[in-house]
Amino acid sequence: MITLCRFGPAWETFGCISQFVLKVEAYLRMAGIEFQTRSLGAGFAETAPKGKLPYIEHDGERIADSGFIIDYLKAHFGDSLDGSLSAVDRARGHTIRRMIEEHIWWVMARERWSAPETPYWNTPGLLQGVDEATYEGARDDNLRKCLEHGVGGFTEDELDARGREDLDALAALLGTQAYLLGEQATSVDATAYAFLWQILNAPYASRLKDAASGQANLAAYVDRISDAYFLDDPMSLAREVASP
Ligand SMILES: N[C@@H](CCC(=O)N[C@@H](CS)C(=O)NCC(=O)O)C(=O)O
Repeated sequence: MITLCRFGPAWETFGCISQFVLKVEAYLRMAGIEFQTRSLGAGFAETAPKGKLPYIEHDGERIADSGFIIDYLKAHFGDSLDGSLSAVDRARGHTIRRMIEEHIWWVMARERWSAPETPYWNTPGLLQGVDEATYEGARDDNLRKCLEHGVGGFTEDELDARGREDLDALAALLGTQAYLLGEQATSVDATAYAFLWQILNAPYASRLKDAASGQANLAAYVDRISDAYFLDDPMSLAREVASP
């Protein structure tokens, strides 16, 4: 049995606030691989092999990084989602995934850490119970990382424009198809779904959310995947196991 290690449920409807955790969960659900979850909360770094979440446990091994996890799952359970993709579709999926994970992620990070609603303040399983100085330290650290990346120096309008460009590109690539590479779900849909679901369900005012909500095909895509794969135990509460 695969154990998906995550921060834990938060913000009322999120199984985890990490887009990468939801990506792996979406992949497991789409590929029909059984799994359980373990919520590690703020202590995650004690066991996370690469200092980040998600990681999975399987057959006594720990595998970290959502990309390496999916490679591992394909090697052990077969590649039912991507196995018959052409080289060009594989490249298309790779390019879309990188844009989402290496650019949209940063736009989201900047929004989340600077939102006036302070969504990360008192987040269950993460910053709940910390004092104000600890919260401010975490916020400053993350906003510094955004500055180092580049998105931290953007004006609000520049940030909005950068997010919109990516969402427009995704909407154009999806068009009228059911999934990003055609009529069947592939692994790039696990990434796109995870990020778009979290953008559309953000519990704070977000210009990225406004932009995504304005793209009817992206909103319908998220609903389609939620209905196909997440109706049962959407936050994976019934799958949760305690730490050993
Ligand atoms: N490349 C990694 C990225 C994982 C990642 O950035 N995880 C974030 C949460 S979304 C994390 O663990 N952050 C905690 C930290 O950096 O301290 C993957 O694909 O799994």
